[in-house]
Amino acid sequence: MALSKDDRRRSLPDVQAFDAATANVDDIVAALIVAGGCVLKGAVAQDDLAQIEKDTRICILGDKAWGGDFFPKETKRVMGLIGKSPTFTRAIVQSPLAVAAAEKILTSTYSCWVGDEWKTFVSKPQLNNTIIFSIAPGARNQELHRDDMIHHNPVRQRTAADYKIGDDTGVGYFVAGKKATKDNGVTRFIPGSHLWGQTTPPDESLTFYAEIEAGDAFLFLSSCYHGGSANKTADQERLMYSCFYTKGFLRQEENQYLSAPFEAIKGKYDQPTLELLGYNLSPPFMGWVEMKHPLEFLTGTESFKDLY
Ligand SMILES: O=C(O)CCC(=O)C(=O)O
Ligand SMILES: [Fe+2]
Repeated sequence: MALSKDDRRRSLPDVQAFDAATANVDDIVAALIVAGGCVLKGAVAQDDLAQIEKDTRICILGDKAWGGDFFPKETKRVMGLIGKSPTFTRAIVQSPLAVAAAEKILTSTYSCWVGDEWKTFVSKPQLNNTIIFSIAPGARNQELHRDDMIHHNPVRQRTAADYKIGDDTGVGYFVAGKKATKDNGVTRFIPGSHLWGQTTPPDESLTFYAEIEAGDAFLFLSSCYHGGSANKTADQERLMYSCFYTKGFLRQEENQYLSAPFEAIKGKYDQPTLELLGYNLSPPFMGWVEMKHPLEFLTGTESFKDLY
């Protein structure tokens, strides 16, 4: 049975904050299962933030207002960051803690019979999208939403104890490029809302503003209600560097092969990075080219893992 609003208000879980330098991934995953989101302090170095800004400020300035109503007109975005900023890729997309948490939550292990053999296949997560969100003064709240709508995820009403690894289709990793506050539009979310059924609407009165300093991160499950917030300041930019991870066999939200074609990134990234970007197989069989691993197809090297 669906919970009443008052029940939900009373049972809002605490949002935990961890020190990124010392945090243990299992504690982070446990905190996500309870609250749907957590803060990682000191996740990205200040000089990496400065380099990302150098790589992308011109694109922020060049973005045009969104035509529909998903974003306020004051929000500017930059996408395709794999091609635009190797520092973004290394410092954010490849963050060891974010990737480790995504691996715990999104790795899929599947077993089935093939003839008389019980086979087990392991599919690792991949990058889903890369976006910078710059929210200028005057912006309204973005509507609360679940990012797993892209994957048509029918979230079941459940408790944290009932949460099953595999239920979520994505994990979001948002890093503040500048101090992000309730006043300037920090991401707000509803703690515990990843446990609400598909038809339970978001409730603005239950939101938690995940305020973070420049270089801190907010990590959250795609099934959690969240949104960018109103920028009520006169002169502050709310600058967030974000990416999502998704399961290895789902379609990537941002088409990595078209937003940063292989020719443009060739020689810039090592094999684990390329695999995370999507140049990988999800066993069994998903993602081959000419029945080959994509990197074997692209490089002619034969040392990649089998399709099956
Ligand atoms: O800007 C933010 O804080 C959140 C943006 C967001 O959730 C989205 O565009 O899906
Ligand atoms: Fe979102």
